[in-house]
Amino acid sequence: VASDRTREPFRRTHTCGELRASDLGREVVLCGWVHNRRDHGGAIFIDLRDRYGLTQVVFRADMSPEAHELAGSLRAEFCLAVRGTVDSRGENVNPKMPTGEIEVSATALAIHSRSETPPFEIQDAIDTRENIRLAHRYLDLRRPSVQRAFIMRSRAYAVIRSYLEAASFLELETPFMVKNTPGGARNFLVPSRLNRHQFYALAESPQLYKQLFMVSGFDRYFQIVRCFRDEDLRGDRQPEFTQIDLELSFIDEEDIFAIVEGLMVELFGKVLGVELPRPFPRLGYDEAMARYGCDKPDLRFELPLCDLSDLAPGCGVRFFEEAVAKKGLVKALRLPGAAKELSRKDLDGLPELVKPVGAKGVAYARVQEGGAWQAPFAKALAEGALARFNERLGAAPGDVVLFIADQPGIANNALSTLRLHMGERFKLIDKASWRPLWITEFPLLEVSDETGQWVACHHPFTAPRPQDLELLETERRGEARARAYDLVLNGVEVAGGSIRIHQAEVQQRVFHALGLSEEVARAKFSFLLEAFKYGPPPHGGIAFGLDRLIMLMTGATSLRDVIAFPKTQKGTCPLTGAPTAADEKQLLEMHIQLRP
Ligand code: AMO
Repeated sequence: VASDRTREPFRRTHTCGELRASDLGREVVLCGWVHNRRDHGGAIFIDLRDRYGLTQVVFRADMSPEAHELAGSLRAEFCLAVRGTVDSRGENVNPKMPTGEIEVSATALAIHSRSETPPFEIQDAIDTRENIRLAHRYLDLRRPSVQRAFIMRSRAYAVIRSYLEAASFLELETPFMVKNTPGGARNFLVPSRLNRHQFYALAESPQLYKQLFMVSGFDRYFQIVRCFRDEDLRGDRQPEFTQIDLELSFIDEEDIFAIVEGLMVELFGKVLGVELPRPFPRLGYDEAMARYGCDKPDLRFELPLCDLSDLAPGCGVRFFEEAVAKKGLVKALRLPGAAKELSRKDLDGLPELVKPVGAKGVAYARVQEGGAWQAPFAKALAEGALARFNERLGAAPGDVVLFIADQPGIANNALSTLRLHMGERFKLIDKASWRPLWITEFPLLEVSDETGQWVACHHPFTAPRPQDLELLETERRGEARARAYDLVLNGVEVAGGSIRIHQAEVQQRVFHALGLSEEVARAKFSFLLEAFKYGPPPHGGIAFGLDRLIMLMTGATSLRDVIAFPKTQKGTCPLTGAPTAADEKQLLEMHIQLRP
C-alpha cells in the first residue's frame, strides 16, 4: 500500500453516487465511509458512502485474497479507498438505490483511518436525543438526510446570488461589531480591550449600515449575513441566524414585492422544482388579525375566526358582556361537524393549549338540532341572542364553537393557537402546498407592554403612509399605518421590511410621536441622522430569515436542523461547550470584574 493513499493507485476516480450499468467493466477507485458490512465468509459486502450516495463493494476471497483479508477488519465508519471493477449485480439489482444495478468488485483496499463505534448509527431513521447528536454534530452531519438539507442550503445560496447579481445588486459587507444602541432586540455585548469599560454590540441586523449604503449611492445592496440577537430561543429562533438582506433606492413597495416574488419563484423553481404562482396574495394587517387572529396566518387551510363582540352587550352571557365592557373582544372559532369527533376530554384539554398566551380558558358549545347550544352558559342567553350569534357564525347542527372573551391581544393569540391546533387535528392542512402571503399596512406605533410608552412596531425609520402623517400629532397615533410588509409562508414569517423615512421633517414628527426628544434621538442615531443631511435618496428594503426559509424548504421542524452548528434552547453548544467562563488574565485585560 502506497504511503500516500490519495495518490495512485488510490486516487478517487468516481463518487459513490455515480456508477451505473453503462460503466460496466470500468476500473474505478471510490473513497468514503463504511455504511454497513455483511460478511458471507468467502465474500464480504460493504455499502460505501460519501455525500453523493452509496455503492455496494464486494471483496471476494477467491479473486483478491489480500483485499478480502483486510476487509475482514472493516467496521462501520472506517474511512477507505477501494480499487476495483464495475460488475453487474445480475439478479440482485436493487431498484431502490440509484447505483443499484452495479457493484464494485474490489481488487485493492486502503484503510485511510479506523473509527470507534459511533455513539449513534449513521442512518436517517434514528431516535437519538438531540443533545447527543449535537455533541457529535460532525457525525450527525454524515447522515444522508442531514447532508441533503445542507446541500440544498448551499444550492439556495448559489441561486440567490445569481438572481440578485443579474438584477444589478451589489454584495456589500457591514460590520458585526457595532455601536451599542439599546432599545431594539437585545444585543450581545463585546467588551473592548483597547477602550477601557467600553463595549461593542454584535449587530442584530445591518439595518443602519444598509441605509448608509443608499446615501452612498449603492442603489441596490444585498448581503447574506449573520445577525445576532440575545432573545429567548424557540424552534424558529436562534441567537445567531442568517438573513438575505436587501436595500434599494428610488423604489416603492411594488418594486420590492416584484423583486422578492421573483427571487422566491426562482429559488423554489431551481431548488425544489416547485412553481410558486405569482403574484403572491396580500392581506392587510387588520384583516389578518380579524380573520386569523395573527399576522402570519397559515393559508394552507381556511377555518376563519368570527368576531361576536358587537353582539355581546345585553346577550345575557356574563363573561361575554364583561369582556367587551373592558374593551376586550368576544371571538369564536366554528368547527364544522366537529361534535362527533371532539370528546369532552378533547375539549376540556383546550385551556392547557392557550394558557401560554395568557388566556384564562376556552368556552365551547355544541350546536344541536334546531340551533340550540349545548353549553353551561346557554341558558343565560337573552331572547334573540342565540339566533344572532348563530347567524353570524353560520352555525349548523353538529358544529362545535369555541369562544374566547378577553383582551384583544390574548383573544386573538389564543384563537390563532386553537385554529392551528384544529387545522392539524382535523387534517385540514395540505402539507404539500406552498402558500406565500404578503401582510401589509402594519401599525406604525404600538404601546410597549414593558414601559407603557409608544414604540415603533418595526423600527423608528419606517415610513408612515403619507395620508396618516396627520394622525401622529393626535391621540389617534396608534391608528397610523406603516409602509411596512412581511412575507409569510405556510404560517411562518420568512421576511420583513419597510420603506424608510428619508425626509428630515417626517423623521422629526415620528420621533416626536415616539416621545423621543431631539437630543435623545441624536445621541442614539447621530450617524444616520447626520448622513441624512446630505441628500438621502428615497429607499426601502427587506430581510429574509434564510434559516427559516431553508427549514420550510427541507421540511424540517426546527432551525437547528438546517444550521450546521446550532445552539440549544438554552443558548449553549453541546459540541464545544460554549459559553464558558473567561480566565482571570482575559478579564483583567478587559478591566472586567465579575459580580457575585
Ligand atoms: P426582522 O427583525 O423582521 O427585520 O428580521 C427579518 C427576518 O429575520 C428572521 N429572524 C430570525 N430568524 C431566526 N432566528 C431569529 N432569532 C430571528 N429573528 C428574525 C425572520 C424575520 O422575518 N432590518 C430589518 C429588515 C428590514 O427592515 O429590511 C430586520 O432585521 O424571518
